[in-house]
Amino acid sequence: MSIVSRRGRGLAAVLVGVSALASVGCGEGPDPREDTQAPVQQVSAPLDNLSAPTVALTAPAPGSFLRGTVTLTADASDDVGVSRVDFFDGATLIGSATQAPFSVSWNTTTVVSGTHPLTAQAFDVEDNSATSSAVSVLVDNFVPIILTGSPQYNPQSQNYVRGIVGLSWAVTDQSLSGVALVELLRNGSFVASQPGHSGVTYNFTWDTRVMGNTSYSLTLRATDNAGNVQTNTRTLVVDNALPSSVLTAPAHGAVVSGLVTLSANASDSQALIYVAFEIDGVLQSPFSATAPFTRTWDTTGKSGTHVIVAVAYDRAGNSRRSNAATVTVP
Ligand SMILES: [Ca+2]
Ligand SMILES: [Ca+2]
Ligand SMILES: [Ca+2]
Repeated sequence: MSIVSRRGRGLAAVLVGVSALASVGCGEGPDPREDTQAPVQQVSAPLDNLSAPTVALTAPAPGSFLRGTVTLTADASDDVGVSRVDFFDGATLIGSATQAPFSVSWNTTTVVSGTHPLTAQAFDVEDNSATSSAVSVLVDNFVPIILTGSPQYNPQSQNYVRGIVGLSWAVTDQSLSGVALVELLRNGSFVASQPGHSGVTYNFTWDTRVMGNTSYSLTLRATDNAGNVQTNTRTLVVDNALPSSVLTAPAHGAVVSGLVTLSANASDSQALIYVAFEIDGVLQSPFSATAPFTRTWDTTGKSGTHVIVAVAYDRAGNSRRSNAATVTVP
C-alpha cells in the first residue's frame, strides 16, 4: 500500500490494490493469464494532518535584556511534521529555520534599542501554521554613562591625594536596561564592586596611607543589565610624605630692624606648592610659590619679641613647620 500526499487540506488520495478481486470464482471470468495485475481502485481517506503545529519561543526568556547578536530558539512539533519556523520582531521577519532545533541569529544593533515583542510561527508540511505567544525583550545597545565625581580636580591639589580619599562617580544608563554592576580597578586590578542601585552616585573609600607615594590609575567600570560596559579612568598621585622646611633667616635670637628678609629652604618628594611665613602665629600672605622662598617683613613700629616659622605645603595638603626663630625688634 502506498500513500500519495498532495497539497490541500484534509483529504488525500489513497491508491489501494484490490488483489482480492482477482482470479476469484467461476470459469466465466477473464483469462487468468491476462489478469495477473490487480485492478486499482482510487478511494479518498483522511491524511492525519488537520491540526496546526504547536510552537513556543524558548529563548530568549521573557524580560531578557539583549545586546549585540543573540540566538532565538523555538520548540515546534506537529502531528505529521514541521516544515519551518519563522521568527518575528513585531511584524518584521528576523529569519527562518527549517530544521530542529529551530533557531536563528538576531543582530539587535540593527534595531532601535527598547522593548521588542518576539514571536515564532511554525508551519507543517500542509502549510497549517500557528504562532507562539509573544515574548517581550528589551534591547539595549547603549553603554552606561560615567561622570567623574570626587575628588574634584582643582588647580591647587591637581591630582594629588593623601590619607583616606573619598572617591565617587555618577553612573547612569539612559533609562534602558539599567546599571547592573560598578567595579573599581586600581592599575587594572579589581579592588571593590557595588551592585547597581536606583541612585546615580557610587562612592568608594580609598585608604592611601597603605599605598606607596606614587601615581595610580583608578578605573570605574560600569556594566548594564544587557552587558554593555563603559569605563572611566583617572590618575591620582598619592603623597603622604611631608615636605621639608628649614627657616634659614633670620637667625634665632637675632635683633632685627627695618625691612627684614625672611628666608627658608623647602622641598617635597612629590610636589611642593608654596611656603608661607608665620609671624607670631599668623600666616603672612602672599605665600611664596617658587624658590628661593623669601618674604620681606617691615618691622617698623613692631618693637618687641617675635616668633617666625616657615610652613611648607605640598599639593596633597601635607605641611611641615620649620624650626622657629625668635627675634627682637628694638
Ligand atoms: Ca499538522
Ligand atoms: Ca545601556
Ligand atoms: Ca609630599
